[in-house]
Amino acid sequence: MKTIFGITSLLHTRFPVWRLHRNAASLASIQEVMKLQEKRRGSIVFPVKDMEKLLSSDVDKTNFRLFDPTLEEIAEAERLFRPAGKHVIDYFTSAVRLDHAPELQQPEVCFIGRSNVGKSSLIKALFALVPGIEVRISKTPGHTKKMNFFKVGKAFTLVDMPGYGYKAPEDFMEMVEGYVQERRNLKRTFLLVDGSIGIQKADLIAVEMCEESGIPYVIVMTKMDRSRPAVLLTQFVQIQDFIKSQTLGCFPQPFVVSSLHFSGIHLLRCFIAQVTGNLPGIR
Ligand SMILES: Nc1nc2c(ncn2[C@@H]2O[C@H](COP(=O)(O)OP(=O)(O)O)[C@@H](O)[C@H]2O)c(=O)[nH]1
Ligand SMILES: [Mg+2]
Repeated sequence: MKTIFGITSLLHTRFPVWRLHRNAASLASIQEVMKLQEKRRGSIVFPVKDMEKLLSSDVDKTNFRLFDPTLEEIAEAERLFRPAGKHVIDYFTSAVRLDHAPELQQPEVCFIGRSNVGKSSLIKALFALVPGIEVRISKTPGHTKKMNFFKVGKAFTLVDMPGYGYKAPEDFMEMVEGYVQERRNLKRTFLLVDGSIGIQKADLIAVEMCEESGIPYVIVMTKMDRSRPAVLLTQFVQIQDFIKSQTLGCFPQPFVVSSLHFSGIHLLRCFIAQVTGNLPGIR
């Protein structure tokens, strides 16, 4: 039997669950990943390209590779995420209200998503090359009420927005909404959805908010290690289809990450470097 995705028959096939590298933390750096065998390296650096092989040939894959940097470009982007001399990467400040947000000139990117979607873990993974950086992880869902600003030298600022959804009062949502609509130096919003579950009701509210803001945004599917490749690919194709049919401002290619295994993290760093204007070589 064949579905619109052409992968139904694969869903029941036994695929191995992603195996955790014995020292996953060392994979934070692309140099370390490059030492791995090509096959293993591919699954970490280009997780979607790696899964693509499971799709039948009649599936349109054009949007899968809109952002398709080389390993060299990824390595170049990684330099931004590594502190060196005057290039200091650190937590800068927090704000509990929008009018407390610091006035900054640098390009900015923000991360939004439901509580528990894996936002803090993703930010930690992105900054894993920064010794001692503190990314606060709230244990209670809905309790990260602040916007947390991280400065990446003079290159850009990354903002961790309060989680919304379960038990999150409306003023959280208002703060996020006000921020994405008003922040002048905001270059991209990264909207995280749980890759093992797919788009939820609360995510749809965030999508609507992003659409109305007019700021380009990107969907990042988290926790890819939790699903078998074929199941994850189904989610991926569905989300891609959703983006195509229901959105205007969303980048057509979702990113897929595992903060636990560092899959997709290097590619996402490169994308952040590019959208903040720090990789002029890549369009
Ligand atoms: N398996 C797996 N679990 C993850 C991943 N990212 C986050 N988690 C788990 O999901 C839960 C929520 O993560 P957290 O980063 O605190 O989510 P936040 O509320 O969005 O900041 C924690 O138990 C994490 O360990 C991932 O990539 N893989
Ligand atoms: Mg958090």
